This record gives sequence, structure tokens and C-alpha cells, in this order.
Amino acid sequence: MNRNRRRLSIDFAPKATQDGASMTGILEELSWRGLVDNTTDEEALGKRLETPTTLYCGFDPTADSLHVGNLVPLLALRRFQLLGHSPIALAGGATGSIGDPSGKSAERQLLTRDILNANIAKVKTQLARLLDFETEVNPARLLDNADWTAGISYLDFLRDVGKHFSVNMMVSKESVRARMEDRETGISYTEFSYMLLQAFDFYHLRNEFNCEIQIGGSDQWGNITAGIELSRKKLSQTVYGITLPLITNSDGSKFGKTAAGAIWLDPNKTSVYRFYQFWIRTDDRDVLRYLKYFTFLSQEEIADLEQQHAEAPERRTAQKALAIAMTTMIHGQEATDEALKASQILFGGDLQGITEATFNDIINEIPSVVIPKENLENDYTLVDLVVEAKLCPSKGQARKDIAGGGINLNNNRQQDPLTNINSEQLLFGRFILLRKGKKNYLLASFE
Ligand code: 545
Repeated sequence: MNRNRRRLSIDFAPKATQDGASMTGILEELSWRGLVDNTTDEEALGKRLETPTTLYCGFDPTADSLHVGNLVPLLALRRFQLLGHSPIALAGGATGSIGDPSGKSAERQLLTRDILNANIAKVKTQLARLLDFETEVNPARLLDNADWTAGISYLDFLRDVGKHFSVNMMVSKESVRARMEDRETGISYTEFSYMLLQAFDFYHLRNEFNCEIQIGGSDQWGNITAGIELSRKKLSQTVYGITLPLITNSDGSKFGKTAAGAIWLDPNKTSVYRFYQFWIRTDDRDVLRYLKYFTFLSQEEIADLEQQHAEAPERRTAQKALAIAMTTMIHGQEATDEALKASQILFGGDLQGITEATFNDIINEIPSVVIPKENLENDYTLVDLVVEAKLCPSKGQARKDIAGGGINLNNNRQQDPLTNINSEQLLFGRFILLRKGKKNYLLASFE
């Protein structure tokens, strides 16, 4: 865990004390951030939260990485931890082998054992990175429900768990009802049974770890309340549920998805540069909401950004604060610095020190031309290049533009039309970034 500890990029607040005053507040904290969708028995829950408790949220390894949407409940676990509660991140080694029908309009494809195992390993690493496992009073735990489910026989499960559920109640749950109404797709017996597994987890965690609260997105309400029922029936214990809102963009599109697909936390799936760009491009109407949902900036800091945003939205101060906070949180300071630097490149910034991978992301956004590499062997000049790249219509015009200082090569201004172009100017052995005027970028790719 030591390695993970070092990767945490915000400091955890001083340890919470046992006195009520510093312990209240998580519900207020979540509320002002707009993070409470629904709770069971709010009054009793508020009371219970006056002293430290244990809570959990589950993540099924249905993919090999978490995406930005999954961050909301994961960061909520951390918000609880910062206020003195003990979070459990649960990786669904068992439930992931079935697949939650909640919010899904069609039956899932079962994953193979191999894929599942690979996914579990990766998801566990990501879960571990965002919580504090070292703090003394209320360290986080990472559990896998395969550890307590895999060994139970089918008969025992039906006798000890299934018997407590009425099918009548199960079919009335939103996740099942929606699929029953769509007779064409329907729902398999396997997915129908999913809520029993999640309910059993909550019961088990209550019993073994004194876990009293489960949180999740609003799609998890049915599964969470099933666990509350089971704990009441089998243990005569009261446990609670809190759901968080599912995030939607103001333009009605789905949060966290771009034309190129989901925004993943794994930098091999979504580069740090693209991750940074995703947050920078947040709509003006959404940015304050997202600062509250996702960052650990204080109420005052966000109020300050709100004011700056209202005064001069075109400066995108709020978007920048959001992008920096999120990229630093997930990828660390160094990678964020590179992403920031890379983001300046199409605004004339320095190319020094940019990695090839980042450069590849950037050039995706601009037009390019392919030029035969052999050209470089003969006395190839800047004039030849800008004409061949069709940045200027004729050699005469090219000479004029260059002499006038309007042409940049790899973001360096050129003034000599006869500048020799050779392999030394190539970035990553094949590229030259050309710019005419302030904004007209073009990539020359030598092949
Ligand atoms: C399993 C066993 C439990 C408790 C919970 C679960 C998982 C739960 C579920 N959750 C979703 C999920 O998505 C895939 C993660 C990618 C690796 O399916 N039945 O596992 C999402 N969850 C986070 C939020 C969610 C939910 O992880 O709750 O609402 C999305 O924001 O869809 O004992």
C-alpha cells in the first residue's frame, strides 16, 4: 500500500476527533455539493452520522478501468473519510461475474474468467489510489465480495438469503420492472438474482465490519434497499442508504462520454492530455456544479471561482481550476504539468519536453499533409515546405509571409525563406508543426 500512499495528491485533513461537533457535517457537506439524491430515514441517518461509522460502495469490474462517472461515489467515500468515517471500497469479484441489470436496457454479455480477473486487478489498483489506507483512526479498506460469496453453495444461498425475498417485491424494483416491461429483451434469471448478491454483501459487511451505510448512484437504490431489508430480517439491525445523483450535462448529453468514447481514469485508455482537455471543455452552465461534485476545493474557493466565472466567463478560470484539480488528483503533478504545457502548444507554446504520446494527441486536432521524406535530402527550403504543405499558394507569397514573420516552424518564428529544412528539425523523427499567423496550424508528416 505504500506505493499507493505516495500517489495521493491531496493532503488528508487532520484526524477527526470523537466530539460530535467535528463529526457532523458530512450530510451538510454532501448537500451543498448537490451530492445527495436520496437517503433512507434521513433523520435517523443524520443522528447516526454524528459519530464515526463505516460505509461502503461497490464497483463491479465490468471494465478494465473506472471512468469519470464512477468517481462521484468513490470521491464521496473519501469525503466521508476526511470527516472521520471509515470507508470500504468493494470490488465486485462475485457480482461482476453476473452483471447488474440496474439502468441497463439489455442483458449483459458474461465476461470470461480471464477478462474478469484482469479487470479486478486493475480496478482494485484504481480504488486503492483514491483512499487513505494508512491513517490510524479510520483507514480505508478494500474488499472483494468473491471472498465471502464464492464458497457458499447454491442450496445454502437459496435457503439463507433467497427465502427472505419475495419475488413480488423483486419484480417491482425499477431495475427488474423496466426489463420485464420490455418483453422482447426480458431479463435472465441470472441478472434477476443480482440484487440478492448485493443485498447479501450489505448484510455481510454489517455483520463482519459494522458497516452501516451503503452509498451508490441513484441507479443503485433498489439494490441498496434490498440489503437494508436483509440486514433487518436476518440481524434485526438498522442500516442506511444514500444515493448520489447521476450526472447529466446541461445540453442533455451523457456526462463522461465524448465522441471518442468514455473518459477513463487509466492513462493508457484516456491520455492525460485528453483527460485534461475533457474537463477544460466543460460547458459554462455545468462548470460550477462539477467543481462541487468532483473537487475538494472549499466552499469559499468555489464561491470565489463562481464570481470570477460570472465576471469573465471567456477567461475560463473555473474550467481551468476544474481541469487542474482533477488531472492532479488522478494523474499527479508532473503529468498535469505536461498536459498543461501540451494544451499551450496549439496556442504557440514551447514544444520542449513534450512526449511523443502527448504530441500524437495534439496533432489529432489539426490538419496534416504527408510529404515524401526524400525531399529533405536535396536542398529543401522553408519556402518549398510551406508551398508543398499548401500553407501558402505560391513561392512568391511564401517568401512574403516568411519575411513578414508570419510563419512559424515548431512554434519558432522564421524570417529567412531560405532556411534549410532537414531531418534535424523533425519532431519524433517525422513531424514539423507549421503555423501561419496566430492560429493556422498544419502538421507536415514526413514519410
Ligand atoms: C456490487 C456489490 C455491492 C455493491 C455494489 C456493487 C456494484 C453495483 C454497480 N455499480 C456500478 C458499477 O459500475 C462499473 C464500475 C466500473 C469498473 O453495478 N451493483 O459497478 C456503478 N458504481 C458506482 C455508482 C454508479 C454505479 O460502481 O454507484 O451509480 C455509477 O455512478 O452504476 O455489494
